[in-house]
Amino acid sequence: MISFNLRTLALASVFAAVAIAAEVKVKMTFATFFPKDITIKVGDTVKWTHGSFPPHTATSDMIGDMIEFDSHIMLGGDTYSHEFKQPGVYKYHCTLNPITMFGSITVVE
Ligand SMILES: [Cu+2]
Repeated sequence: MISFNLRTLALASVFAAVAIAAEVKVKMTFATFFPKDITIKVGDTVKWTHGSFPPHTATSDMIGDMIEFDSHIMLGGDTYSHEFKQPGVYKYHCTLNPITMFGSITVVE
């Protein structure tokens, strides 16, 4: 984690003197992501925290034949983090509850 943060800061200082990467938290509740839709900046990390039950995943929708991230199954107390390096809108869902449990990460410059 320390080396990751130092690398992020080093890159940020090269490309934008005032940019500091942030960690943005999203909670997994009983049946939702909260907040459901968030906006972050390039280089920020989203950290999902699973509060209790049932099992969930945070899995990005397909972009072509690729996915940006996949937490795999998380249980209460688990966390999962992903750094977003490219701007765009990343829709995602829980593979166990895909119809009702979804959200989006909008990444801006
Ligand atoms: Cu779920």
